[in-house]
Amino acid sequence: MLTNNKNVLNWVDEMVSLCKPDKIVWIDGSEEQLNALRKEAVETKEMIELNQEKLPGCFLHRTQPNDVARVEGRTFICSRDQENAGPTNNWCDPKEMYAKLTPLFDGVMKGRTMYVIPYSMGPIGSPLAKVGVELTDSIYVVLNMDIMTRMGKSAFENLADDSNDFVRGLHSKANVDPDNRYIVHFPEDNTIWSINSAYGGNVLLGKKCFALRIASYQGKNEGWMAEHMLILGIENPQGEVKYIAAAFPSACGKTNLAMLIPPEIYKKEGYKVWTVGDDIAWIKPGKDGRLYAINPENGFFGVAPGTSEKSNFNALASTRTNTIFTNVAHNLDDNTVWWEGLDKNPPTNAMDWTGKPWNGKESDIKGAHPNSRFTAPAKNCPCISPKFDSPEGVPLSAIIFGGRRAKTAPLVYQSFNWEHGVFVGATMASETTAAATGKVGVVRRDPMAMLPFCGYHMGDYFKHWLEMGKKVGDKAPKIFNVNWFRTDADGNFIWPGFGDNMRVLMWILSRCDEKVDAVETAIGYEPKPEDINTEGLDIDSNVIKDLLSVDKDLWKEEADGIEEFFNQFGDKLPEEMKAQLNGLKDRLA
Ligand code: OXD
Ligand code: MN
Repeated sequence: MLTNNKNVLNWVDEMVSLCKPDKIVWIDGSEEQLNALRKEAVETKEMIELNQEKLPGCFLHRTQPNDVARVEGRTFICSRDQENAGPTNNWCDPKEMYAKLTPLFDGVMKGRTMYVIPYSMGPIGSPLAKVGVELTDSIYVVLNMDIMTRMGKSAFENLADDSNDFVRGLHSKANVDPDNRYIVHFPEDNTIWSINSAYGGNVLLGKKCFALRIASYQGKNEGWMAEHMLILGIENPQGEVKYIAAAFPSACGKTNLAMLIPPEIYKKEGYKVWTVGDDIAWIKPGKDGRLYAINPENGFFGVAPGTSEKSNFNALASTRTNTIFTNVAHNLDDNTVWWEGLDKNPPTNAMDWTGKPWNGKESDIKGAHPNSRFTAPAKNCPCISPKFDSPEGVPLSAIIFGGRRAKTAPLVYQSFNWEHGVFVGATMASETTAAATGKVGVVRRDPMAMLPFCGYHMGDYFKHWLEMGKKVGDKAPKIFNVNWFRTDADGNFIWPGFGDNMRVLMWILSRCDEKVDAVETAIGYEPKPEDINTEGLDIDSNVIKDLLSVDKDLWKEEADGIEEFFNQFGDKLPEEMKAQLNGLKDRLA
């Protein structure tokens, strides 16, 4: 036992009586203990040890083919009052849900070991950090939590002996039965129960379950924010660093933006980009009244396919040591890994992600699952921010929202003010690509990219955003919207994206410093085309003009779509959001 905290000890006892494991192992986080677990996982074939010369400390894991992604349909927010879960979450009465899940957990760890994992979300000792304890019967979970969180005995340093402020996470892979798979949050009990999955997003309970769903609820009650945002810093040649947080729905390139490599024009002047986080930000007012952000995580749980030296050099570099790969292809020639988009040279003597023999040159099935992942330590990232472990976090100059829009949203625009910025975030949307649904161009609204991750009523969530803005007043970060995905008449992307997105970030920072004028439009402030630096790009100012155009007819449709979306929030939709919608309509008329 690694703590004297009675609340922890009593709860572990209770869960042990329920799950009835043969053995209980407290995870202290020592290399010795972790090495023994790695060895055991290799012996039982739960993991494959990869080529230790080419990929030191790296392992491969395969999940069941029925268990390869988050399952939103089986994810629940069990607040006592249904109203508090809101219309966008699955809800069940907590008593009913405990009654349903208790028999599933009863005796589920017979013949197995229960691992007790203490972990900290956020740097240990940070006033923004929080403690969790996850109980699991999966070594894979322990080893992933080691990468993704500050795990082990030291996590308890942040928890006073009489404190009850820790998140109780119970996980069992059970039989990985999809029909009895549940990812359940009890926000009022600080509790998460997850059963019958062994896939990352469902079982690494520190990530989406705690750091977004439970933490968003805690943040509302405690005056801070848990957001689905990357955090990056841009250092100018004078050595000053400005920080930006950005929210995008899944599959919009968050990890790429977080780790972008500046284009030559900025590099040669001495600009640098620093990654603080690629997925989650916890944000709180600091002593100077500005909003400060930490990345509560300690690693990257990134999508492997498409990650290459060209698309994201820094992410790939992060995966070369001490990384766990899940559901990628296994190159048997040199015992390494491969995925679609890594390079143009698929292995011919390989296993696909399901463990079947696979010849990448001849097969038309994919070697890696499209949602295959790497779990890589943040410290491996060549551009990890020197402030990564900073207990106070980093002050935010700007917040960016974005999505995938073929025509509607321009390359970038700035909100008129915080309240309008909340409206811009609340109405964020992406259009589906053919690969996702077979249907192109269906607009999916995903407020602040939090739709699957907000642990309470989204109407109240908008209200919380408005209140946070009032709290910080004129020290609030400026709010922007970006769209890297405008297409031409033939459906080709117009903007080059990737590292060149820095050109847009530079305009954003100039706006924050009030160094550049803007054009007022119906939807917000836009750059003058000449203020987007295109030096070294094969793009003329007409193309930029095009990228910045606002089609009023499309926006009228957009306003109707927003109204319909807002209707579901009923009385909980803040008056300010209604006023913003009316303001938009008036400006478009
Ligand atoms: C993720 C997601 O895995 O947002 O980060 O789906
Ligand atoms: Mn995410």
